[in-house]
Amino acid sequence: MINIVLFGPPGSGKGTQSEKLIKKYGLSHLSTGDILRNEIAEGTELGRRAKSYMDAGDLVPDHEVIAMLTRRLAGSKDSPGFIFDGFPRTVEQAGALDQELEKLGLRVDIMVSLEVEKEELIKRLLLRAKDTGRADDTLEVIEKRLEVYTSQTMPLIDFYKKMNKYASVDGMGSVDDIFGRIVRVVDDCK
Ligand code: B4P
Repeated sequence: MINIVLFGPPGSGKGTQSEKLIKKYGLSHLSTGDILRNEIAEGTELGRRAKSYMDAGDLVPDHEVIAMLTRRLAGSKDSPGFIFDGFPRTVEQAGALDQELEKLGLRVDIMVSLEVEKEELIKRLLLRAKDTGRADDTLEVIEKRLEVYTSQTMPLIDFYKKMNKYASVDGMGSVDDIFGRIVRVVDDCK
């Protein structure tokens, strides 16, 4: 059993690397971005409330995301471990994650932080915009998401450093090379 927080700015490869980690370790994937986009696609109340925040590049309020994550965790009790992709994004979310995991007798084992240069992040997301047409992949919204990452999400690095769970990984280069770096870090902590 291993529980991994996959961390990094928008476009750092969290979703991309999660897919490969799931295949290798058989973990359950909890991507708050994917769950929220599904809620929007299905036209749920939560989706309607989340859409304006996501379209503007803001974070969806903590209480909404924490409640959503808690429901998913409770429904996957028998999982061999989790990849938390895009969650937590605030210190409040990180505290809530610890509390919820503790109720299940679990904990975060490692926080893998993907480090990517800003120009590369913007390049990747603008390329994705062409492929998928995601509403939040416009230059203006990308810049906003990067600001939000710096002000609200980066403080989590200290949160996990204090618990000796922080591992920095170079997120520049090919998807496979980056995956190899992540696997080394994960295997070391098992
Ligand atoms: P997310 O869905 O988490 O989106 P993201 O940060 O853009 O990262 P993603 O995982 O999709 O992209 P990746 O880097 O893999 O969040 C979207 C929004 O949802 C947030 O802005 C917020 O509003 C809301 N939200 C989500 N979670 C929340 C929370 N916990 N609290 C509050 N709000 C929340 O990939 C990007 C692109 O790069 C892809 O096209 C990929 O193919 C490419 N790529 C990846 N690796 C590459 C490489 N090595 N080389 C070249 N290209 C690469």
